[in-house]
Amino acid sequence: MDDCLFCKICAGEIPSTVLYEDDEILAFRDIDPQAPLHFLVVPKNHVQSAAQLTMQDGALLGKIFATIARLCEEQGITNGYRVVTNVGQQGGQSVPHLHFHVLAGRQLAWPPG
Ligand code: DGP
Repeated sequence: MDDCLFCKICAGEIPSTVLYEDDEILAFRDIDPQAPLHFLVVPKNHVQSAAQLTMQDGALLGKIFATIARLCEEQGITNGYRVVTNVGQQGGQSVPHLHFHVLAGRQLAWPPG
């Protein structure tokens, strides 16, 4: 999508610190980290949010979660992590391109704010 920030990051038009990339997904560090490790995983194809996912996205989601587990292991995370996807305005979504936050490296509180 032309004016989508994360589409531009996926296309390399806006720089990011990439942790993993393949033809379908990109993992990159969040610009405003909320934990010692905070990265985002996005599908390269534009999907607005998790509310738009369908049964056909099952394999993509499996890849995303397997990649998250592998990246956390590579980053030395042995004590757990959190995966969050915000949906819509009240869900706290500020960038309308599906992304999974991965937070780790400190004790995370529950419930979130
Ligand atoms: P959300 O509020 O759930 O839509 O999360 C959007 C996240 O995207 C937020 O944690 C900050 C991050 N972010 C926004 N702009 C940029 C950017 O230009 N580069 C990177 N790496 N992250 C960004």
